Amino acid sequence: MSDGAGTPDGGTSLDAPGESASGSAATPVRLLLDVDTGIDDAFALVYLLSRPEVAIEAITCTAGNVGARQVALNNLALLELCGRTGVEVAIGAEVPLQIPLVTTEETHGPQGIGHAVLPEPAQAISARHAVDVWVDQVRAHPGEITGLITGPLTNFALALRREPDLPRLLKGLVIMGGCFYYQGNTTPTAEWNVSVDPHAAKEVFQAYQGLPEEQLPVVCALETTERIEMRPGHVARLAELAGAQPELVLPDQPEGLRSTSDHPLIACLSDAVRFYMEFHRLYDQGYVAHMHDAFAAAVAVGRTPIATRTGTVDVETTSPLLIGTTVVDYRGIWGKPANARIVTENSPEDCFDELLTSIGALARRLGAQALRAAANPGRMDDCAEVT
Ligand SMILES: [Ca+2]
Repeated sequence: MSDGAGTPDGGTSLDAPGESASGSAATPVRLLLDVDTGIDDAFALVYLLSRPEVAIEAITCTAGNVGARQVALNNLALLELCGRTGVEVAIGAEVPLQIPLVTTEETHGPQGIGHAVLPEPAQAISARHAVDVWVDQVRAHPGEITGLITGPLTNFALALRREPDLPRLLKGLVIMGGCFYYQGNTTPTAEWNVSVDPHAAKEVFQAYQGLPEEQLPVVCALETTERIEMRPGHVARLAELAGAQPELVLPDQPEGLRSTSDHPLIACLSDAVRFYMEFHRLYDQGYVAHMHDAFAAAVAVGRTPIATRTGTVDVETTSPLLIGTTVVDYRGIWGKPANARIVTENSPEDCFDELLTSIGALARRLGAQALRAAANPGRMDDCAEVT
């Protein structure tokens, strides 16, 4: 990574993150998120909340894994679980641009976060529309904000219609979506986020055509995100790093078993990932969970090594057989300028080191705070914001 802010330089070998693992000297990163939380979105969000250098400008919600309103409630509840208040969470498009919404409770659970059940959040959903959030926030801070989109591209496509200069006004953009010469996870050729709203994805890639390479979106597609396989050992390691009691999510345990951890964040993540592992096993992928969005989050903050390749992406929107299929032209055969940087190499081991170390440290801080609060129930400042 060249600058630690989601703008990899397109090299052919893995670029190492620019900062030390401690994060103490990391460059500040301002992020605007659009998500469809979502088990792996939940991991992405908790990871970003664990990074001291990350400022989350706002979180906008797209319908996808579950409906947009449930996505917003999930985000608010996760923020509160992580001790964070004051982050705006807004709803945007509740349906795709042109086709009916299909949600995926069978993939992500009834609330979208697997077996985890989070309490009703105290903070309310913002009155602003997601499109207003994106346009106003990015216009107000040109060149400073990196976008991270881990759901369907509906809200961002609508924001681009309103402000076609968004690609130039953003510092960078990281998208989780698509698959290139690699089988889909929704149809044989299409990835989920693009499948939900292929017309939006097509508009977004068209909007980036011909821009300078450093402004092109970094696309984390299935061929690299499916390498980020969370396994039972990762859950155990996370609990250990958090200083929580041992956490076992094992393939021979009954399906739907809930965590008994006394650490609320560890219990939530464990219940979420158990559901995802059961789902992946059901589809013959093993007792693993693909952490697509958490990888994209680590890319957006420049803390996991990647290599990228520049090309021209287009999306099939009409063929009943291939709708939602993403195609990249790396060789200029279409004669159209490039519009994306596709991640072509990543390091699962490095990525999990980063995710687990950072989330584990946050969980450890939260656990210590809870103990202090229990010992001094009158001192509300013990429950103050954790950064
Ligand atoms: Ca997602």
